[in-house]
Amino acid sequence: MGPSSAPRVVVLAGGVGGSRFVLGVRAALRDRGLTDTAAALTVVVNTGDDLWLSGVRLQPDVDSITYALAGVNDTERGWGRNGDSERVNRELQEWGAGWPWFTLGDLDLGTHLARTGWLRDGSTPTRVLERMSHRWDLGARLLPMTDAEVDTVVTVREGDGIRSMHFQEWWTRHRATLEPVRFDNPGIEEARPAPGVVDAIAQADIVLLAPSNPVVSIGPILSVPGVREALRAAPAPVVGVSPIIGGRVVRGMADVCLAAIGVDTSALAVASLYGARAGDGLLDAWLIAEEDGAVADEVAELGIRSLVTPLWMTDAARSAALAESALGVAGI
Ligand code: FO1
Repeated sequence: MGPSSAPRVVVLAGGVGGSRFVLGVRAALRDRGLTDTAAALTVVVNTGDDLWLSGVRLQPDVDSITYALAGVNDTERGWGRNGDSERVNRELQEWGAGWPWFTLGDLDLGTHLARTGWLRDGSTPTRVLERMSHRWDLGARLLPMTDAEVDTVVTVREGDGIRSMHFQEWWTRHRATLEPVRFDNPGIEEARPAPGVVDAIAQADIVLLAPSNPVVSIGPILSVPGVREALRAAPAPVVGVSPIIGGRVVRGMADVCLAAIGVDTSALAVASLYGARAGDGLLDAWLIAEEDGAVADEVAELGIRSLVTPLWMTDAARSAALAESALGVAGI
């Protein structure tokens, strides 16, 4: 980064935790007097949560981040549009279409219809997202992790056997109560990073792993062939933010996901899952909550610089302060 040029920040992110963190990064950049934050901030978004439902393509994490940056998100529920209504959803249910446990808001459906139309016209998810981003002043460039459809499938234990279902069925219908055995993204081996992803990582001054679910949000992004390699080769520091505070997950059901892959719900275990770039992993630095400060030395022993700092993103100022600490690792 030259003395007068804007920093180039790349964030790998999932839905709710990801959006709060991205809002914090945008605020931290604005606090530096940067007006064109869209030129500085690229967000690579998980698309493993995506699904086809009632004939439309949903991209829950993409939409959560878009709506949050636009300031039109439902902050109470954590997904969908603020002040949305559900007339079409009730009608779909009368028809027996879709899933009775999965609500499609009217305004949200407008997004899905527009996206599906453009996809059916031959556009790629990357171009659709770029087009959608023009509606609001998001102050960030959003990229899907890949243009391939690699929706997450959860295999659960059932009686003496196993059964597979779409991630959204496991997450919203069963609230992650069915014991997961595996998470897969069929087709991901042949997927490529979306255009712009690898270049953004290669040209970044810092790459941040948001405090999103390490298994079903960050995990799919890292599983796209080429992303892990790009992170390992990046000239910039790769800095992760722990999604664990005080030995517990902050939101969602990440503990169930971590247990399924044999990882403890601790800041140390998640750091170890990502691994040190000094070894064969990804992280140069790991931000740990004050409540987990006791593991800082063990994180350092993994070869990852640890930084103990407040991680609660309970309001915009705290999210910005957290992002500030993360950017500070790269001297930005
Ligand atoms: N989450 C729910 O708990 N119930 C829903 O009915 C629901 C609908 C929904 C519709 C569109 C959308 O983009 C997201 C939606 N979510 C819903 C959130 C979503 O299931 C998950 O929280 C994320 O995919 C996990 O990051």
